Amino acid sequence: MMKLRFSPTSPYTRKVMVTAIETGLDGKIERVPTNPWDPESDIDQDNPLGKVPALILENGRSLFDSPVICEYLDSLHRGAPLIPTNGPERWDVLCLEALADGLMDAAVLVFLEKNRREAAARSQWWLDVQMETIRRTVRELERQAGDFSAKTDLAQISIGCALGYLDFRIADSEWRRHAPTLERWYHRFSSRDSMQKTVPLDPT
Ligand SMILES: N[C@@H](CCC(=O)N[C@@H](CS)C(=O)NCC(=O)O)C(=O)O
Repeated sequence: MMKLRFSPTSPYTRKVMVTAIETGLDGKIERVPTNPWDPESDIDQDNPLGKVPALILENGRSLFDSPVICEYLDSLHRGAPLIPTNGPERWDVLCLEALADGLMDAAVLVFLEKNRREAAARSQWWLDVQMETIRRTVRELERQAGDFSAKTDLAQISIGCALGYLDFRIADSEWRRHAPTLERWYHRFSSRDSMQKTVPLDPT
């Protein structure tokens, strides 16, 4: 069994779990709940960056971060690849995945600034910068949404998890207001079994 160090609220972990379900590999992955913010956590033994997700292989080797883990899982199955193996489509998918991962980064930074940093140290400037990144990225996704492939790929998985995280943690992003095509796509995508089974839960 492989082991996935995961947190139920992390969009990056969700991305890996959705990928595992889409590739039929979820039965081969044991989930190990991990709170990377707990000072007692030993996550740094599997990822020196101190972050989840980390995937520990059967030989003990660990892989991180989510793009690497997802690419690894994609190499293990025989179904249609989630990352096209070559051609311009490959770079389209990887670059769109990076865009969605960056959306997660900005959203996680907003959540931490608002909810984890002590109030006196909170920076409105930093929040504004990240919220603007969120708006710009949603605009770009809206521009591309009409062209998303009919086949599920890793970019779509990452976009679905990033938008799911906005709904879960950053309700005031109101991303749907300016993104009707993206909203329709998301509505369809989030009905997939892999997305339904991984809806984030707040443990607090
Ligand atoms: N680029 C990483 C980002 C992972 C990440 O930021 N994980 C957060 C949880 S949502 C974390 O573990 N943060 C703990 C820390 O930064 O110390 C990935 O794609 O896996």
